[in-house]
Amino acid sequence: MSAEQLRDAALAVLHANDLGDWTKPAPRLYPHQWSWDSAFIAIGLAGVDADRALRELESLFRAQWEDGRLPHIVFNPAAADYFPGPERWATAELTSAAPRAPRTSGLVQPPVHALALERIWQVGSAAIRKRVESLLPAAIAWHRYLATARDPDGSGLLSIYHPWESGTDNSPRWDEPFSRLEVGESPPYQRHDLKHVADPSERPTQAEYDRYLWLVELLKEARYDDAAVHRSHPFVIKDMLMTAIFATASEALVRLSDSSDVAAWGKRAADGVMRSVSADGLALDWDVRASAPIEVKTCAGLSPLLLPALSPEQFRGMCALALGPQFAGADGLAFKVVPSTAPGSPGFQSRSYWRGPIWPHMNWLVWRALRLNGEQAAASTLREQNLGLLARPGARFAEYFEPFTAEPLGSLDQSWTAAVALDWLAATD
Ligand code: 2M8
Repeated sequence: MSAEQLRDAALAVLHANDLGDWTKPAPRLYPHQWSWDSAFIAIGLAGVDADRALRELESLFRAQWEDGRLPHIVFNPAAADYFPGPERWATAELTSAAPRAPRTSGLVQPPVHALALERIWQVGSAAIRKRVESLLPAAIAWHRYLATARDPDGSGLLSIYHPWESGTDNSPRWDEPFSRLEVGESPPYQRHDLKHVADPSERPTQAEYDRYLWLVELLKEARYDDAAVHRSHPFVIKDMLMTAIFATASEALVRLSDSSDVAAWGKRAADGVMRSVSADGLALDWDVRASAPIEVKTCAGLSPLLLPALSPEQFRGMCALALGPQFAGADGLAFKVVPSTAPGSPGFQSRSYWRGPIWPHMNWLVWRALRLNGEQAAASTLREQNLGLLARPGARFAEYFEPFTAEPLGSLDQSWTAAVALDWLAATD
C-alpha cells in the first residue's frame, strides 16, 4: 500500500468511527468515548482538521468531574451494547463530583491530553488558538487532580486504582498485585468484549475480568473518594507510564499556560520516575500495599524515555534498552518496533492483549521522545518500521499486532492506530 493509500485508509477509519464531536475507539468493541484514545485521535487529526481535533478534546472535557478528574469513559447514551455501562459505575448516584450528564466511568487514564492541545495550538489559526486557551484552566485542573488526589504523599508518583487506569489492562505489571487480591461477591455480569474478537485468548481471562469488576465494586463502596481509596483499596500502584506521561504533558502544558504549579508538578513527577529506575535500567511500578516494586519487563518500564530533561547519557541508555535486544531489537520480530512486553520475559504472551503484542500508539510515544531528544535517525527508523507494519495487506489499523508474525489482532479499524499512522505520514523527517 502506498503512503497515499495508507493515509486515505486511515482517514476513512476515523471518518467511519466519527460520531460528530468525538470518535469511538473502534466500530463495535468500544462504542463510547475513551479518554486517552481521544487525545491520540486529536493528535492525528490536528494536521487534517484542527477544528475537529479540538472538538474531540472539548467534548471530553465537558465530562470532567468537579474535582478535576477526566473520566476514562464518557458514555454514549445511544450505545447500549457495552459492559460495564453507566448503571454499573453509578458515578452520578454515588458522588456529587461526577456529572449527571453525560454519564461517565469512575476511573481515569494516562493524561496525554496536553500533548494534543499543544499540537493543535501549533497548527491552529488564531480562532483555534483562542479555543485552546479557553480549555487550559480545565487542563490545569486535570493536572492538579492528578498531582494532589493521586499523589497525596507528594512523592511525585501517581497512583492508579485499577488496571484499566493504566491503559495497559492485563499487562504482566498487574499479575503480582492480582495474585494477592481476594475477590468478593459482585453482581453477576455478561462480558461484552468477547462478542467482538475472533479468539477469546486475545483478551483478558475470566479470572482477570472478575478482578476488574471486583475493584469497581470496591471503588463504588468508597464512593470514588480518593482519600477513602488511598486508605483501604487493595489495588494502589504508583504507575510509571502514567507518571511519565504526566511529566511530559505537564511540560507541554507549561509551554501553553506558563503555569508555575504545572511546572512544579511535572518536575516532581519526572524526579519520581527517575528514582524508580532499577539496576537494569527499567522504571518499576511500585505496589503501595505490598511496599514493593513490580519486577517485570514491559513497555511501561521504558517510561523514563518520555521524560523531559534527561541527560544525553541517560537518554542514550534508555534508547539502547528500547531499541535493543529486549524490546524492538528482539530476535525474530516481524518489524523492529517496541512490543508491549519484552519477548521471552515472565508473563510475555505474543497474542494476548497487553502481554506482548505491539500497540502502535505506544510506539508513537517512543518515536516522539526520540525526535525531541535529537535521535533523528532512530526516530525515522522506528516510524518506517511502524508504517511498514500498518501498510501490510490486511493490517486494517488493528488494535494490536502479534510481534513475530505481524498478524492483526483485537478490533480492526481502531481509531488511535489510524490516528498515529496519520501523524507519522505527516512527519517530514
Ligand atoms: C482497552 O481498555 C478497555 C477498558 O478501558 C477494555 O479493555 O475494554 C485498553 O486498551 C485501553 O488502553 C483503551 O483506552 C481502550 C479503548 O481503546 O481499550
